Amino acid sequence: MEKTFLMVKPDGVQRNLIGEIVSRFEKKGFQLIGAKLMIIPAEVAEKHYAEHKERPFFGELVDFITSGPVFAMAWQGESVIATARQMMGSTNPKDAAPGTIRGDFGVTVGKNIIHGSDSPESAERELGIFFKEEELSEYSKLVNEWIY
Ligand code: RTP
Ligand code: MG
Repeated sequence: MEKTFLMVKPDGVQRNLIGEIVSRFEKKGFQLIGAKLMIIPAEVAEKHYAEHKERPFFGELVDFITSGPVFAMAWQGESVIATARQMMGSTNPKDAAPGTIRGDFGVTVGKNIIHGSDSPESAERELGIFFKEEELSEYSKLVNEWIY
């Protein structure tokens, strides 16, 4: 089953949106297989956002993502990577459709509530940055028989 890395960013944690966000993915039918509240060390943030190293906003991005606790999550399900991105909405909340997380709760691109892996390669890379193998739980859920 496909896995992805999702993270409630510091603004989402401060705004008490952890429960709302977890609830959306649970209700959709995805399965939470790992989670932790943590303050990201700067060198981990730089590694996570390495693809944006040359962008003018890189410094701000790292400062923001390390500015307070994030809620890091591993989720599992069929096509969970692409579907989670749809549920998050466009990067800039001003373009994000109502009904998406960024469309419903965000206002500006710098504080857009949630991160989600954008491809199978980044999902594997980011899960590896944030979770040890033993922190991810393989377990069966009866409800999955009504989803698949
Ligand atoms: P994320 O990686 O956080 O899930 O967001 P994303 O894939 O939708 O967007 P990405 O292009 O990877 O950008 C990463 C984060 O950088 C911030 N950003 N700021 N100031 C700007 O113009 C700007 N552009 C992007 C956003 O917070 C975005 O989520
Ligand atoms: Mg991205």
